[in-house]
This record gives sequence, C-alpha cells and structure tokens, in this order.
Amino acid sequence: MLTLTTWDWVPDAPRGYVRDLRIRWALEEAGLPYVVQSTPIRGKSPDHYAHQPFGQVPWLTDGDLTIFESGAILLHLGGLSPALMPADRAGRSAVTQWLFAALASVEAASQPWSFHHFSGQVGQGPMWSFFADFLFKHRLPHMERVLSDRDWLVGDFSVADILMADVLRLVSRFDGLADFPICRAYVARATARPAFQKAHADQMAHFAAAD
Ligand SMILES: N[C@@H](CCC(=O)N[C@@H](CS)C(=O)NCC(=O)O)C(=O)O
Repeated sequence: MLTLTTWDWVPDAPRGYVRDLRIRWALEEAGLPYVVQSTPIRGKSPDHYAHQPFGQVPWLTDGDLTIFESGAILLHLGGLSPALMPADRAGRSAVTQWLFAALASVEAASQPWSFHHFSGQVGQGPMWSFFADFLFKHRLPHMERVLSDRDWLVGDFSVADILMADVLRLVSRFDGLADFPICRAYVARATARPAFQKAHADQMAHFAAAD
C-alpha cells in the first residue's frame, strides 16, 4: 500500500504548488492505488522528523519503506511502472539524470527567484541580480534549446517531465517564462494531461477541506 503524506492545511498562496502534487501526479499517471494522509503544519511531531528529517513534506511509505525528497520518491515510483520510467538501462539513466537536473540545476536557480516573488522582494536585495541571471541566462535558455527538438525529456513521458514541468510551472506562475515560448508550451503540454488535472484538483480539495 502506498501512502503519501502532506500538510493538513496550507494558506492560499502555495495551494496547487505543494510538492505532494508531484507524487500525486506520478501515482495518477501510473494508475497506482494510494492513500493520502495529513501531518500537522503546526506542531510537528518526532514522527514527522523520523520520516522527513527537515520537517517538510512530502514523504511516501511503500510497505516497510519510507522515502522523503520528491525526486527520490519519483525515482522509486518510476521503478514501479513503465508509464513513469523506461525499464531499460539507458532509459533509466536518462530519466535519473533529468530528475537530478530538475532539482539541482533548474530548481536550485528558480527557487531563490520565486522566493523573491513570494515575499514581495522582486528587484530588491543584494542577491536579486545574481539569482535572476542564474535563472534567465544560465538555465532557461538551455532548457529552451533542449526542449526545441522533443515533446518530453526522455521517450514518451516520464517522472523527469513531472519534475521538470512542475519546477517550470512555478517560474511561469510569476511570468518567468515570458521569453521562453518552448518552455511555456512544454508546461502547457504537461499540465494538460488528465493525471496532472486530477492531482491538482485533489490537492486543492485536500486543503480546502481543512479550511
Ligand atoms: N527538496 C524537498 C523540498 C521539500 C519542500 O520544500 N517542501 C515544502 C512544501 S512544498 C515544505 O514542506 N515547506 C515547509 C518547510 O520547508 O518547512 C523535496 O523536493 O521534497
């Protein structure tokens, strides 16, 4: 039995963007049965830290396994379904490298930029230009080029696309893809998938039920 844990409630701003969505999306793509359970956002328990050492979400339990980090969870799920990751060595390797790239190369650049937007600090602070250049000169132009000759990063569709599209989706939320039409089309293509639509609606309903 697969159990996905996320917050019991979040404010409006992050709804639709909490990282459990990545996992819901993969589970829906693969048609794997799962349940979602909540952990309190206020008053984190020792049990929470036992599953996620930084007191964050999401984490997944699969029988006696417990896994944190959205990329690691997606890799695990990729091993459970060919709808999420090819079974051959080359395909697995290609998906794995793009999972790491989405987190360590693209999200590492986009997250500080997004935080400036979330906190109303656009254009302000000593690091603004550094982060803006990091994202707009050194990451997005390369994603634009990579995606120019393919619909999906590896093969037909994989967990690498779930992660990369979700990372780029947050950039798009703050209009950061305005000059990157190929990335924009990629996000549109990914988020038009029924599995994304279901995952997004389910996350919104999950948090609304706690209001
Ligand atoms: N690298 C982690 C990041 C997890 C993360 O930032 N989770 C957010 C929700 S989307 C969270 O729990 N934030 C609260 C906090 O950092 O205390 C992953 O990809 O799973």
